[in-house]
Amino acid sequence: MNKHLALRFALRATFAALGVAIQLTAVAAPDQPAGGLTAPVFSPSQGNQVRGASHDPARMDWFRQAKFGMFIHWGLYAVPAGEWNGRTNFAEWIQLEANLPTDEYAKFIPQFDPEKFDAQAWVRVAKEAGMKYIVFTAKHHDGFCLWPTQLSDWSICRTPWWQRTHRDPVKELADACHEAGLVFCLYYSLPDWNYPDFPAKYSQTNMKGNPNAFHGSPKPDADITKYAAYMKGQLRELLTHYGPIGIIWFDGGGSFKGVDRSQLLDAKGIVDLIHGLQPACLVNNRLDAKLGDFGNPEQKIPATKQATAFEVNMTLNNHWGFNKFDQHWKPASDVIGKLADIASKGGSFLLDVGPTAGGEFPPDAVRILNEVGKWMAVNGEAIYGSTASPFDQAPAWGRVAAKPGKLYLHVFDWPTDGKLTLKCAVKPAKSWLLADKTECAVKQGLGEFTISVPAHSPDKDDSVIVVELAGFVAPLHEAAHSARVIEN
Ligand code: H79
Repeated sequence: MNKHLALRFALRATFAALGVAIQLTAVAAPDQPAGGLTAPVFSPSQGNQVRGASHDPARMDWFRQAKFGMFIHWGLYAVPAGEWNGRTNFAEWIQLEANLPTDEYAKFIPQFDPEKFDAQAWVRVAKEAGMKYIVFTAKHHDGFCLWPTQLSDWSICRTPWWQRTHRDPVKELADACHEAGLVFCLYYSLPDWNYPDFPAKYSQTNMKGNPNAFHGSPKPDADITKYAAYMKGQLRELLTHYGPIGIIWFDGGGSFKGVDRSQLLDAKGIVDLIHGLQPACLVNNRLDAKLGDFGNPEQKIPATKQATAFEVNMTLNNHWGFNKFDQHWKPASDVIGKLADIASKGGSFLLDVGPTAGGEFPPDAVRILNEVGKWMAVNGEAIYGSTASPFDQAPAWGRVAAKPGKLYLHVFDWPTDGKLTLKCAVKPAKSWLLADKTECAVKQGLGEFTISVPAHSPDKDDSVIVVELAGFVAPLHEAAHSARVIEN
């Protein structure tokens, strides 16, 4: 694992922090390297950096191993913490949902003062939970940039925190991830509610009951080609200044209902730019399904196993960004069950935390993730690098995941009669409890085998039994190597 994750990175560019205020409108983003900065190089791909060429063929390796990542939604929206005009169910969509003009929304900027922000502490929580990567919202739909971009002043540079400390959260998180051996990834919204050249008509076409297209500063002659150039310029910054980026995670395709966003935004040009700078960087499928490396079912787990690579993204309570009222936390048992369920279907799990404007993870999130981490410390082998169950149907007692020569039986409901049956014609060579290596006797039946297990389960949520099958080869993620389209 750590071999893959160990940073395959030769050169690290340094970021010249900028204190210069730039007009929000003055933003024709040249698709050119920033002066004096050296593009990062991934060692396995050094011979394959031709722009537009098929990029690093081993690029999915770390992702297939990792299986469990942390999503972080952090931005100005953390300031109202979910509350506006007596309503308490907002989060990162508050500007649009409460219909706040840019100058109204900008009033949150002075209150974004995360004195408690500690990138290493955040990364520690992720790592101790058993997560292997972090996807951080560099820019959500509100367009507010969490790094000191040179291409807009709608950014962290306006906050008192930046003005006092010149701290760049993207840089600090990137460095903390890289030090800890986690892969650092960036979320970048396709729509931008405040960029003048983002056409208002694409900012909320999916909002029912609000017929006036919302935009922070609507501009009738907004030119989306200028916005697409801005996107490229920002992606160049993000892929040049922060070391290796594991994934560029695009989002918000739903805003472009009924139009070809791929064509409008020059998706091919964007993906070529990404791979030209970092050939091993993955791209999710929300910019363009045909160009993406994996699908992103949101807030739901596919009903059956998938032949193509996918990553389920989900909230830990009911909001992505911080909402101080939301106490609907998923218990650790639920998170563990979902991890096993997703693994049995061949996917990965990206689980969200929404930090406060003060810079802290909600204590409940930390508590739950710590519990999940205890389970992962014992049972991680059954998740990391696993592939989908070879069986079409999940057994009544739990889930099955696979690795070459092995099955991992995730037992949610421990048998009261000490016998666990699996419909499988191949007789196992050996079987044991993952938790303490206790060997289990196996009896072959007709088209099935039965494992004798101890009376008490090693884990109340999910006890793993390893089954060794001589000659059994687990099915691979074909999709990871070839085309890779699954819709959201
Ligand atoms: O970043 C998170 C969401 O903000 C974003 N994707 C995840 C990862 C997302 N973008 N679009 N959508 C989700 C679908 C739109 C859902 C909506 Fe709503 C329903 C918008 C308004 C009503 C969700 C619920 C957001 C506000 C209320």
